[in-house]
Amino acid sequence: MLAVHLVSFFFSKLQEDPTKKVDRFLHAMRLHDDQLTDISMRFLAEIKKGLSTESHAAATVKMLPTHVRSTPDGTEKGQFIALDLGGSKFKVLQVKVREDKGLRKGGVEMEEKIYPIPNELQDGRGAELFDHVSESLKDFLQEKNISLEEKHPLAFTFSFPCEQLSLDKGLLLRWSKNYKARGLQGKNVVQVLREAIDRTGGMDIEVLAMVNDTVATMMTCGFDDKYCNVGLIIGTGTNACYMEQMRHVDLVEGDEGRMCVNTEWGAFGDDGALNDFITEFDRDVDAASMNPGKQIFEKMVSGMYLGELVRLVVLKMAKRGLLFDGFVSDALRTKGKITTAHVAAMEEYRNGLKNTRDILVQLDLAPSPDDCVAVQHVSTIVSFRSSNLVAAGLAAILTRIKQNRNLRALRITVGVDGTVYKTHPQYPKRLHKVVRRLLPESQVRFALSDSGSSKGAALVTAVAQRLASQRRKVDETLSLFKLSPEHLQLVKDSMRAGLEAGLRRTGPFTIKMLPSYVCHTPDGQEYGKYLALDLGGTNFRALLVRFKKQRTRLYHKIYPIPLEIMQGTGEELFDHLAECVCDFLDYMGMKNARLPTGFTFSFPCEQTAIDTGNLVSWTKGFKATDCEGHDVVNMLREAIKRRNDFDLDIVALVNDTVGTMMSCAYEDPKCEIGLIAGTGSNLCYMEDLKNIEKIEQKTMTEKKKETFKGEEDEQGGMKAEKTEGDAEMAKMCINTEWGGLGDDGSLRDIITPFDIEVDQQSVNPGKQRLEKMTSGMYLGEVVRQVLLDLTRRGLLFRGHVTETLKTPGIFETKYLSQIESDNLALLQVRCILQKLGLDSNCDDSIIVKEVCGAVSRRAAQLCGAGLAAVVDKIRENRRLDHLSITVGVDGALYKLHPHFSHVLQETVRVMAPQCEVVFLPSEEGSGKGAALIAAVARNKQNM
Ligand code: 0WK
Ligand code: 0WK
Ligand code: BGC
Ligand code: BGC
Repeated sequence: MLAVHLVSFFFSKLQEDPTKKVDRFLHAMRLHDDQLTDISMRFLAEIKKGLSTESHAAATVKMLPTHVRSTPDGTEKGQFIALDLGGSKFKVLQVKVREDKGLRKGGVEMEEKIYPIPNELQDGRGAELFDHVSESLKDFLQEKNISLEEKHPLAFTFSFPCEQLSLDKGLLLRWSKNYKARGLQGKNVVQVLREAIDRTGGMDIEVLAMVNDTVATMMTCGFDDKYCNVGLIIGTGTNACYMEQMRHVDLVEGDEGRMCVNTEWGAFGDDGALNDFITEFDRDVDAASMNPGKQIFEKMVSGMYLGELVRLVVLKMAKRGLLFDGFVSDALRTKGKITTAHVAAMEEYRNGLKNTRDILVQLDLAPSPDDCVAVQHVSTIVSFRSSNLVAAGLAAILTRIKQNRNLRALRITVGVDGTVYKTHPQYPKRLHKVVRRLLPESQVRFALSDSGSSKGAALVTAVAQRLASQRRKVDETLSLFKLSPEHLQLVKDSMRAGLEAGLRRTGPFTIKMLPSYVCHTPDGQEYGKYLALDLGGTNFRALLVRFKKQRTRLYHKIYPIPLEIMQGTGEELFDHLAECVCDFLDYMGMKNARLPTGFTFSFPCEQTAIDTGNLVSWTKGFKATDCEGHDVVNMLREAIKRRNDFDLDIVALVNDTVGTMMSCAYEDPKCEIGLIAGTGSNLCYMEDLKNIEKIEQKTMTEKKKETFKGEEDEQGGMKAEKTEGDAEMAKMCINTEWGGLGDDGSLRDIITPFDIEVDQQSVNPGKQRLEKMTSGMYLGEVVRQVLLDLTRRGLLFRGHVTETLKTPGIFETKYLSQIESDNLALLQVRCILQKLGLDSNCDDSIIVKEVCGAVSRRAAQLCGAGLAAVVDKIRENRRLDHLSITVGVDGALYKLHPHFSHVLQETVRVMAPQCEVVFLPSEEGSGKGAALIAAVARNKQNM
């Protein structure tokens, strides 16, 4: 019985599938998924290490920024010369991108010639290598009859690790593959090439860009597939690149947009990270290589080494008698005798075994059929491991992109090139399969770069040219919004002159300087319940304000003002206001209270007393009829009378700047200026009465005693002792209506064509020029006009002028605040643009953000220059060398925009150095201010 068992065991042994012994012999090379996942996670950690400044220096996977910030967007065109050095073949090419009509839309035409790179040049003097490159270039131009006189932009694919400082400047970190030319490490290879071209002479070449072959491959495939954001080379060497978020690329300034990063993953494992996967054969290949200890991952994966790995495995198995009955030929002992092309041939579907036999015979071996099966299987395991390792690396990169985009599943294309991937029959399928197994939820497509990387290199140069010219043209446009110190001084001086002219009222004046009849800031004695109505900003607000012992209780309700009411009849507008007031009094249960009311009406009103004022002209998109020139307090009273279901005692008409000043003065007595940077833009301040011509004539004569006398008593006669002479110190708050500055053309030096467009499309062309450059109602429109212009010139949104972009008011000012907020990634900017129906790419979003920044910065600077003029006037009014004063501020632009307030404050600090200006944002808006003024006015009435 035992005998029978022994026979069958040996028989089975005898019959064993020869691949089994190979599987055992190479079990360390057969990686299963959780090992691959583990490698993938290790590589992901390496990615993070390479990207961050802290750990970059020590990182093995260098994650080199390429300064390629976008993938092709279809607008690239031009003729380029391209050099492709570093792969198995050195090529010189001419690349025509969309040049000639008749070419298939988006077509690229290429002519190429391959030039040998003799080994002695690969490991000779660097300068000689580049002389050979440059001479080959000249030969190509001559052979293709390409003019030597004409300037040719050149794209240089250089497939070695380079630290790129810009698209056309890259320092060679180290050689790899079979190159080790001397004297180039640390050198800027673009400069080395330029010098070689100069040495060769007789041609006019402009080297515009140098790219790694992975980057060029990604661009090549990105030309036809916008999902292509990864470039992969599995050739002589191996490497990958992908589009990373700029905010993660610490080595390059800026957080906006994306940049392609050349991982140089060939070096993965150089710090021992893969030691538990390194086999003795890998160590032997490394030890015999020209760069031991370097490019560990590459030596397990790429075409330069696969053949050698197979040879070393077969050699060892033969030595162990596992193959060829232990016979070892010299050829088999010879390095490089089995090439990666042999490995690929061995794995061919049909002829694999035959090829294996032929190859082994060429190595002076007499392989048995089982030997051939076994050796073929060695090739399979070695190349399988290669595709598995690439899959693990790729899975890490794709996971990274998924994380960057906060996606659960990714749809992406990987552009691939390289002889191993292209010529090895099974390689692509194996790679795709494992990647999809490691990332089951994602949709990963592989696009083979059919024409080498030079198309991509030319595209990078075309993109570089386009971005450079786009950048230049965008900068030119944005420079129109840059205000030089001279410009700001001009605005300050124009504002000062405008204030003076408005006060004098002799001759033309654009700044109306409207007396408010508010002569005192609050003194804290105010008490009682008041209604405040607030019209003029984005909404209408009704407020109930109660003052009690320096404490204020405030209840309010906001009512939107429909456009048709803003632009209907005056009667409809005031009926709408009266209806809102009625609703509010109902809501507060005070319908029968006939409350003393302060009416904040944020439009220019010529007031003749604290409680009467004629509307001079509408602003901010309002244009209700039959209002201009009419007393707005009366119109409100009429509307209330028409309802006849409640009544108010309107005792004060207040501009929102005055209300804001009063509100803030209640907190800080030094507050003598009110500034609104909101839908509209305006400022008021306490001017010396003697400087207010209008009042001077009218009041001093008729009302002098009446106006001032009353008040002093109320405050316990404190001011009684002031004599006539003291009128000097008397002040009144002037509502400057500074929005009108420039209506006389005084700002023509800073007004841009975009401002002119906004003004002409506004409901009040020619009016409120300063407001139209500084306030929320218009900034969005100015931005839209700039975006429209840039898009029409093909510098934005790929030149697609959408209906949205042509729609007035579509770009609300709130978007400026959102888009400019520092912690808003560009992705979110794109979401905002998406919501606006504007399909943008990263570059577009960067430009949109810059346009918003330029427009809002100018607005803040203009307000700053204007305010500097006002505080300096007050300082001079009081003949002070130094003035410290507080400005009460309100308005969505000042309060919500991320940078507006800082730029405004900084501008005032620089332009009014003798003034210390404190900015006090108003908490409860101007409603409280209106109630305070009503309190003062009513107390006066009761006197
Ligand atoms: C073809 C590309 C070239 C790249 C090469 C890599 O045009 O830029 O370096 O593929 O593959 P290899 O020639 O090393 O197999
Ligand atoms: C809130 C004030 C109101 C003023 C508004 C201006 O209470 O009087 O008109 O600020 O800011 P906007 O709403 O225009 O941004
Ligand atoms: C180089 C890479 C290159 C890769 C593929 C590697 O040896 O370091 O820069 O992309 O080979 O050609
Ligand atoms: C009005 C001013 C108002 C400012 C801020 C301007 O359009 O003319 O009266 O103060 O907007 O609301």
